[in-house]
Amino acid sequence: MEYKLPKDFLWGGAIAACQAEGAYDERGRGLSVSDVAIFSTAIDRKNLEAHRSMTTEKITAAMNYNGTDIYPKRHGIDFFNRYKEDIALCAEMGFKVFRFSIAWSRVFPTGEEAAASEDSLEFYDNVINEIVKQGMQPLVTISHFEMPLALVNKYNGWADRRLIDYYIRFAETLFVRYGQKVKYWITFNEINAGRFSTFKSTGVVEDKSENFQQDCYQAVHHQFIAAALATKICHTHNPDNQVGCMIARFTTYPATSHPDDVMKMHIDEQLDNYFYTDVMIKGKYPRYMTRYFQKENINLVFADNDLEILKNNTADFLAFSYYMSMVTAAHQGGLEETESNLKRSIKNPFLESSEWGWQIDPVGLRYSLNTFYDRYEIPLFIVENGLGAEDILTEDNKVHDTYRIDYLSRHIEQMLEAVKDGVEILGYTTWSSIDIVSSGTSEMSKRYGFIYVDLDDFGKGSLNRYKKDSYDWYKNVIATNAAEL
Ligand code: P53
Repeated sequence: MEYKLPKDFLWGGAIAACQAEGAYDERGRGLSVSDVAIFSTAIDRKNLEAHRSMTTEKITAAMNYNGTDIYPKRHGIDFFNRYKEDIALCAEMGFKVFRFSIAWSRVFPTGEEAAASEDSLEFYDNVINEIVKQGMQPLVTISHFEMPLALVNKYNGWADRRLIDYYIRFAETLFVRYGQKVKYWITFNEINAGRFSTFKSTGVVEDKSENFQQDCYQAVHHQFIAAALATKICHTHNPDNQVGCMIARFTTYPATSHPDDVMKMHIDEQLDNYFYTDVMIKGKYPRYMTRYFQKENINLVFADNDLEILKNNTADFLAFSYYMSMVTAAHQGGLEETESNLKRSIKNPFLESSEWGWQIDPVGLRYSLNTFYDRYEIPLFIVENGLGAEDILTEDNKVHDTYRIDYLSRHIEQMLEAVKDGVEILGYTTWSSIDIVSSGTSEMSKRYGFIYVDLDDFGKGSLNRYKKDSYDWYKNVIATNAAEL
């Protein structure tokens, strides 16, 4: 017997509200952490270090700035007004699933309101109805780097335990309203992102913390509890619903076969990846973290029944993003490095990199799927995979993105290998379905979509949508259930 890709495999694409919607101040929406992410030619676009850190000063400056030009996530690609057209374009590709997120600060502008904004809920009614009407399943990320900025300013984000209540208020509002139409949910986008880019993930600001590292881990602990409680509540509203956890998969290799490098790889894998999935899927803190917390002098505060909450409410599936692999070494001196979004990595001589230094590694996807499945034996969902590149729109409005087709087909090929290996995979959503503002650098010119959006880094352009070559290619992949790649 051979394991095969199921007929009802969930092919699709993904976006996030904070990178797509725009309309940041329309109909009472509150500011979110993504609205203060600057794009400036003064910042080296490809050096993520410059984009990562957030200070009270930068937040204040952003709050005093009313425009959208240097804060591109404020304008996004105007999905807020064009969602019908965008969803239709995705449906035309044959998408079975459409992944998107719901802007927390649209529903609860400061996070603390007693009641949700009915107006905003109606907007998401429309989005979800449109997705369903066009024959797709909605896959909702509850929190995708877009928490209300007011919660940052008042509480230093997730460092404060009260954030759990505010998140639950938000999440339960969504389950009540959409729980019969949305089957698949993700509690937090890349919950491990906080390890490298704390602000967008947890809202913790370094200069507001007495002990930053402690606050970062405490924040993640609060997110774990929030995710577990949300999972429980979602099931009470609809037992058929599936609630997943999600991480960015930082697949890591040792620089050499030196045992010290292999051990370093093992520890990196634990700290960057498995800590998060172990807590959310095994339902308990892994023992290796005890040593780490001790070494780092981190003392987490647990409430009385926290451990019980984690134990009783584990994730139904494991979702992850996969873009690249990394290399680590016990002694890094003298080794050439490359940028890789959140985490710098040693250069892998066997791999090519994207224009942004992300090391392209299709086999790493098969390896990641296998290692995950070996460890947890629950269904996996690849919810992001794609290539950020500078596309060129030709005079006849075409984009010949053969490099993207190449990237995606090689990854899908390896995913199919993993299926044959026996790994259970629910679906595959590319990042992104349509060009949107980059999360890491707030650029528009780092494009991932099958659909080109005519907009530049400073928000200039017609916003017209054009199908790229990859559009027809992916349509055929879905139509043939990847028999043709
Ligand atoms: P941009 C870390 C590693 C890989 C992907 O990123 C990551 C992260 C955390 O930022 O983020 C995801 O736009 C994220 C998306 C994002 C996408 O990767 O910086 O979930 O919001 O757009 C690509 O090139």
